[in-house]
Amino acid sequence: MKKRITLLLTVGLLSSAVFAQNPIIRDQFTADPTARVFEGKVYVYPSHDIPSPVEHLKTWFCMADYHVFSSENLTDWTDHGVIVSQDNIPWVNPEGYSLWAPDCIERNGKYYFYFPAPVKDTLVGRGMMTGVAVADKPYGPFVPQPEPIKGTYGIDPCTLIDKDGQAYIYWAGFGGLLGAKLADNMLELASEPVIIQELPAPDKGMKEGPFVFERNGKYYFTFPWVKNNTTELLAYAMGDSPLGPFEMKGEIMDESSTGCWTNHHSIVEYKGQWYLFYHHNDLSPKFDKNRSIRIDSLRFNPDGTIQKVIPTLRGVGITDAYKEIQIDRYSKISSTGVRIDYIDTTDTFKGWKTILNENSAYVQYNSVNFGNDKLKTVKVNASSSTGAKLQIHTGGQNGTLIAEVNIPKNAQWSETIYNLSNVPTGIQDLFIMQDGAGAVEIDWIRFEQ
Ligand code: FUB
Repeated sequence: MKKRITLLLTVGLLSSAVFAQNPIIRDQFTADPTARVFEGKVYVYPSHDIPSPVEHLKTWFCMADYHVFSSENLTDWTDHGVIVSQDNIPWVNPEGYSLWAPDCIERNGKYYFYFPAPVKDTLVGRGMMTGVAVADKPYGPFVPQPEPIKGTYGIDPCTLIDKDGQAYIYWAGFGGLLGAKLADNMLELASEPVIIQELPAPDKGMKEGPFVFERNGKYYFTFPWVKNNTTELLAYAMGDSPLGPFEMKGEIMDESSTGCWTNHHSIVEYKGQWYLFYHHNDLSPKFDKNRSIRIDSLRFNPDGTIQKVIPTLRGVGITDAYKEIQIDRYSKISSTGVRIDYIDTTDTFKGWKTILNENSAYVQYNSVNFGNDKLKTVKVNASSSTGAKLQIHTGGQNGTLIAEVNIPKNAQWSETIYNLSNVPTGIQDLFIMQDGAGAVEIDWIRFEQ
């Protein structure tokens, strides 16, 4: 029975939609996201953190399988289900629970999924090697190769196919971050691995998770780095060829402000915009080995260097006005009188709420699509122990007032509908402000016809 379930999952029959800003997946933990553009969509291949069923990993990373997610608008994500599981990889310890950061690349119509895993009869550490699973579609079914790639002891594989067709693989191994050529069959190394020399030395802090990409003839060697003996920041070097030499350039993202020890990322261009995919422990504030993936926009300077990315909750993508708008994933908030909290601290997967408790406290949520003038009411799911008034504007703080909302005194969540005094069109930045005294908790707002 177990085998049959695995088969169904690997052929991608189980797809479900999940909707979110940051973090982008809200029904399971996800980490180490590698994003790739295949068939006109973004596919994200993350690790799949789970609370450990085995005693020795209760306070460590624990993963038994991989899912893949896809999206055309970076807002609505489809979960294609399990693509590879520790139960169906011939060389992997089926009790290892250590399927760490993966990557996937397309070559000649085949999709090659690279993943680090513990070789049978070992756990983590020296026993991790890189395996490959091959598919005809980005979402599988993936067939794992019988053996790992020889010479790839370590973790966090990442791949690059250069403009001349030569493929490369990079990983974190003994002595530092390594790179090597891949053979044309994508299943074995075609050169001796080399340690990328120009990066900070091992005694200057741990490095892992290399992600290499090319833009305008420059090669970017990016990696998480424990630079300041705290948590991982994201750093990068640049060079003129895939294996270097590289020159250290700086940092892409600072250390976590809340102490999530790892970060792990990928960088991808989609429809003319570059994005940073990374992770944080949004859904598991007390245990940073259960992580959740995020996206923010990334920009380059004219000389090709990368502008630092400030993590946001709003993330990227356009939110349809007729869907539940989770304003707790804000673009901007007032400096006082606003707080974001879990709806239920015992079940973080229920998400967050926005608490306003001061006159003029506000939340701004950017890029909401109203379409063309059909949405004439707003529904607010809120609770208030005092009763409270809200003003809703489009166009930000000094924009157009579109609704004045009287939230009734009601300690329970309740949905109330209000007419709009101005009917917005197109893409607007929403501004929601408390008007007067009292306190109100808002789960979501939605515009309706
Ligand atoms: O997910 C397990 C490990 O944590 C990854 O392989 C590292 O890059 C770090 O994110």
